[in-house]
Amino acid sequence: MRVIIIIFLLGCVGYNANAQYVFPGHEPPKPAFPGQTRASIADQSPPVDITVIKDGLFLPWGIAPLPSGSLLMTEMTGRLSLVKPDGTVHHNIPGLPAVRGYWFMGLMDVILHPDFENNRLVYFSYFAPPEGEQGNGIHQTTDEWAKAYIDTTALHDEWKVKDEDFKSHNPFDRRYIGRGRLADDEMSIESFENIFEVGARRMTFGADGKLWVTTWGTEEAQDLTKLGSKMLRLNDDGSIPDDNPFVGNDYVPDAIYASGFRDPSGTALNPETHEVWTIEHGPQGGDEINVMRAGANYGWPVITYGREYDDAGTPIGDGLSAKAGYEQPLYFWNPNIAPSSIMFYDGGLFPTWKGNALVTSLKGRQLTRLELVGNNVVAEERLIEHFGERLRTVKQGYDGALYIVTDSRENGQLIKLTPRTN
Ligand SMILES: [Ca+2]
Repeated sequence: MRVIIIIFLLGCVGYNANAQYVFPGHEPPKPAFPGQTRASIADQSPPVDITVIKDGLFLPWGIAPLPSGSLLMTEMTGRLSLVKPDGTVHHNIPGLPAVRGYWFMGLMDVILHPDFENNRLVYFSYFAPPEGEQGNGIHQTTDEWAKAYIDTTALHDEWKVKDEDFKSHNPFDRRYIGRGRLADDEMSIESFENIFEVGARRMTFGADGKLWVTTWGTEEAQDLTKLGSKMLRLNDDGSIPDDNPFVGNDYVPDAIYASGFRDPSGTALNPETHEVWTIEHGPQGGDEINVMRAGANYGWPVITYGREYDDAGTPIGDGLSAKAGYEQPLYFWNPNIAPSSIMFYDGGLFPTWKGNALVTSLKGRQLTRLELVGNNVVAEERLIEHFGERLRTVKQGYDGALYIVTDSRENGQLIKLTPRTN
């Protein structure tokens, strides 16, 4: 392992979270309430040590720290790895079904059941090949894994230009949430089963013990008959809770809890408020944090604070940022940070961060720390800018350290953040 010392940068290197922006000739939209965007700059955090636990990864995606101090890590192409507390990495942990990894899909999120210490259940979101077709296979070297991913992406490029009738009868993949038991020696997944069929992005268990799932499919955000771009709420076996908001409504699938997301790339349980939060990639100037309310519609593309990603900043739809019947975001970023995951810190290693939200970003390539009072963001700090890498996922280990994977095809990394010791 290599240790790299990074001093936090905000305030001293010219990034100004309050920089004005964006659309020539257009005023930025007014927030609905004070503090909904551009929170004050937080006091600078003490410096951290960054340890590179593993590099040379190919599109790492999910991290599930285990109570033992090990962690499970996914890569999009289909490889599941176990990382021991001493940094030893065991690739190709067996027991998962075939994965179809391509484009931005494949083997993605991995989370533990809240009663993991007793039942050892681990949940995965993944894309599988169609019935009778091959997945990306199991390979020895990272280059071979990468080749499988690139080959499958090329197959998808051929598939996606076929006509709609062909595609509807010959889907390129099947999308599932599955679960299995992590063996006592942590070296295999046992008794894997699919529990729900949906293209899932992120998952978290709520304070209610239910499995909360954000989904792919931006174009379905306002189509309540479809599961795309929704928050789903499931029992831990994939069945549907009786108290979901649309149970008994023949028009809306019972699994849906909330709708109207653009690109809901992260979700986490806020342990202080016991609510589930999401983050999403917005349009230009419109990345959002939302707090889940039963049956609520979060507005995309009817309301948004952002505009199209063009130089003119073309308005989206009627250019509305608020409308009766649509939820306001708790917070939005203008300019964007391209948020990719969210978590809440409750460890002991960084005592001043207790109760803060931490958000990784792709475009910003930073870790953003949000100080919260209830459901208000009161201050924001941009933390690491690590080698210019896009950051995919942050999770808190049982040791209180932060674990992050970087989004890269060339040299994806698993890094660990701890307080600076010297
Ligand atoms: Ca919204």
